[in-house]
Amino acid sequence: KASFDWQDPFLLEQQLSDGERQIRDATREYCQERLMPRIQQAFREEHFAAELFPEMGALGLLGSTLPVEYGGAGVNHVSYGLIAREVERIDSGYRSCMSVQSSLVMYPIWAFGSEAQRQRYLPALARGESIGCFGLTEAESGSDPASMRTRAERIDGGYRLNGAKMWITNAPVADVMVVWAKLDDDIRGFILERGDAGLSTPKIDGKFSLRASITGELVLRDVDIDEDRLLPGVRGIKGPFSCLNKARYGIAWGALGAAEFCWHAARDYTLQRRQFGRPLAANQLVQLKLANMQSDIALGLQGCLQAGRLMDNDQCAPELVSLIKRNSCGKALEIARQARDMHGGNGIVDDYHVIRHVLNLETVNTYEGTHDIHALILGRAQTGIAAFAN
Ligand code: TGC
Ligand code: FAD
Repeated sequence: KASFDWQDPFLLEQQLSDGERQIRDATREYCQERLMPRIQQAFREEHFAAELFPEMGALGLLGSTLPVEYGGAGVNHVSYGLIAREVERIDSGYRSCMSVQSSLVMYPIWAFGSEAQRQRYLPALARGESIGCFGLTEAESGSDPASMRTRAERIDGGYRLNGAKMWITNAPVADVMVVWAKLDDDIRGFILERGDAGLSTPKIDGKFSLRASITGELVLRDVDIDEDRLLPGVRGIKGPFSCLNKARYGIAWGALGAAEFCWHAARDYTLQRRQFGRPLAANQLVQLKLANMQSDIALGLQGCLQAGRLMDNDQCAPELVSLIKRNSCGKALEIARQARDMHGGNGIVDDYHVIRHVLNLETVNTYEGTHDIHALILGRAQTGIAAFAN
């Protein structure tokens, strides 16, 4: 009979090309050797490690799918997913840094920017010498970003921006900000730079989730910018949503990386921990939980791989991205919570890392479209009725 690999039931490994495996292995080595030793302290102290960006840049992890001429690595979307899975196996906050820079800052500048904007911003972002952020959400406009209040008006030679963005990953340390604002009631993308007069980026304190990633606001008070800071290539809410397709796809892989960490930790722990004279793993209830984790992760990864192959072939619909983002995040959060429980009291201590993943995955399940918002996108796709419309 064919042999069963409990860690890789669908033999996903065999479905990757040599190049994809090499990228995955190089990323895994970096993550395990350089990121894992830092994360416990970073999360405890809410320490954002800016040096991570040049390290990731040197490895080609920033804007990896973009063409080499702009500093990207020119890899396919499957490879981008594999990178996200390895980084988030360590911490969702580290993956956030990487995916915001890649999918939400470099991608729109590449896809919607002028040639001059590409040349000006992309190489430094790819090297990690410059840090980017993406401002869509506002305090009063989260799930419904089309209701944003941030406004741009035309002035002589450029634009004046007013408004405030909330919950922005990397904002307090960003050099470059892709900001979405209404110009004549049309949503447009603008590039702001640190030092622009009237722009401030206060940090949001008190987060119990994603503590190794810094989050802040973008406050815009009469920020005057030149005409060449407008992204010329897109109009309307489909601009930011197109970026979200890429980022949500990466999150779908990444969340399962965090889930895999928790599953393996729960298996190892319950094999070693003895109660009632035998390993916890000898109990049926424990094996049921391990089987559920294995099934959800294996099926989820197979879905991500297929979505990646479709994306590489220009056939991945946004609704499919919603399906895998929602599935991966919901399942990963449930797996992390179960794994925490299986560690007993030890599960609440950060030495075991599982509680950190639980806390992080609460955010991952919420940002880039909440679990329920993606359900509504899928509900609309099959009924033709938009449940969130007025
Ligand atoms: P709707 O009527 O659905 O569409 C309006 C126009 O947009 C187009 N469109 C898309 N285009 C490309 N990709 C997509 N995914 C698209 N979704 C919609 C659509 O075709 C239409 O175009 P047109 O030309 O016909 O006008 O728009 P709506 O406003 O009714 O949308 C509702 C809803 C719920 C789907 C949407 O608002 C939504 O997805 N809400 C969730 C908000 C969200 O995801 N925010 C993310 C903020 S960024 C973030 O969280 C970063 S965290 C980063 C990190 O740290 O990792
Ligand atoms: P709300 O939209 O107020 O939703 C609250 C609850 O109501 C949710 O459960 C939601 O599912 C539910 N709900 C909403 N509408 C409906 C409906 N019609 N029917 C049923 N239920 C509904 N944004 C950026 O632009 N850039 C970033 O870099 C960024 N980074 C982030 C980092 C962190 C740490 C966090 C926490 C958020 C970040 N976000 C960012 C914002 C994120 O995308 C939003 O938090 C998210 O889209 C949800 O919006 P909200 O928080 O306003 O919740």
